Amino acid sequence: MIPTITVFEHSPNRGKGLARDMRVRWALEEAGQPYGVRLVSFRAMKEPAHRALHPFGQIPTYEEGDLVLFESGAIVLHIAERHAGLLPDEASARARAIMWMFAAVNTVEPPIFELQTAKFLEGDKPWSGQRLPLVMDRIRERLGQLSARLGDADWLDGAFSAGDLMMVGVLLRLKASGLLDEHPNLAAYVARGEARPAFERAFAAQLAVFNGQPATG
Ligand code: GTB
Repeated sequence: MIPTITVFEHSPNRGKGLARDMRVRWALEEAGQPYGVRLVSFRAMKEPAHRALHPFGQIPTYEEGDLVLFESGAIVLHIAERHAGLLPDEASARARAIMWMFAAVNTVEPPIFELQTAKFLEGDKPWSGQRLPLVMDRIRERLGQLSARLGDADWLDGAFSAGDLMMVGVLLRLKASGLLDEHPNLAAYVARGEARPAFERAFAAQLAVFNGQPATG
């Protein structure tokens, strides 16, 4: 059965691959699973029909027959569990790959998300100038820890896994900030992820939506 995902009709990041459907697209491409795309406007996202799929009125969602999922991490895990190549077969290695997925969204992403909030939603507040450096420091702390763990390895735990997919997906949002370049091994890690053919196909597909081309995956 071909799953359908929802994505921004008008992506605020102008096709730069920063919205969270990119992780799902990338996982589907790694899995070799064709998928359909439904474009959703900001208004439609808040209406009952979409809220029935996603209680928080966001993208991405994933529909596969009777199954409806939201949360990009849960969707990627679902895909990874049903296709070869994104999770190791050996039980302990598999558990560690899933651990890295959680680390990406639960430990590394929160301060990165805070940076977007501080810049774009709170940038005009009188206290913004004091808050921004604090947020940057929290990101630096996490990047330093992650960089130390990655060392000179290609991926976080042996072969590329859904853990790397989620971590690279999270770190991508830092590219414009320059913070990644403070850790050449992390910048190279993200570049390795972006160089994967499945990433390239996913990126092209989301860019095609921004450019008004057919939204197929
Ligand atoms: N935890 C959820 C998940 O991982 O799926 C979070 C989903 C989420 O935040 N979705 C965002 C959304 O639907 C899109 S990705 N926002 C609309 C809303 O909440 O009303 C977040 C995002 C938005 C914009 C940019 N950008 O412009 O660069 C990047 C990422």
